[in-house]
Amino acid sequence: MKIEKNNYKDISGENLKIGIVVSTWNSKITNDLYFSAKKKLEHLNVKSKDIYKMEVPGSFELIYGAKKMAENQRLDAIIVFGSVIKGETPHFDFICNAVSNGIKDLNIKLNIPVIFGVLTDLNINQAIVRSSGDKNKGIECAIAAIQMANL
Ligand code: DLZ
Repeated sequence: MKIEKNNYKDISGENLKIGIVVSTWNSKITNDLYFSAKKKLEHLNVKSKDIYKMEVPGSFELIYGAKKMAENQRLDAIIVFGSVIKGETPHFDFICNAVSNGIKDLNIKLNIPVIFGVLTDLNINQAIVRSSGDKNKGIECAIAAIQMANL
């Protein structure tokens, strides 16, 4: 059986302002996520001037970056992009847990949605697959941001 993903229809980003926080750790991956999301947002009628980008050093800093963006800009949704790749130490688990919990907490605290675009992969090849082509998480996050901003 084919697993059905987000079956969205008829959504528009007209008049929305979207913030995107991008971690520069594994920047080849996170830039691909960012540019795919930007392209999809524009395709769904978000104006280029209404897409705000902020860079932070690593995925751990996405939480503070998103919080700052929410405080400083009038936005309808924020997307965070990071890429955590498993290494030889438990660092992977600490960062993944911290960032997913931190973003969850922001969703409870803030009045705008924060969309979770952090890839947590076992190796670089998995990260490449999920940041390009059909399985691109950047596109998925752009759609989710518009859906959530319009709730
Ligand atoms: C330290 C670290 C490590 C080991 N791995 C990653 C990673 O795979 N992906 C990522 O986005 N960030 C990593 N970092 C950096 C942390 O997220 C953070 O920037 C530093 O611990 C400084 O707070």
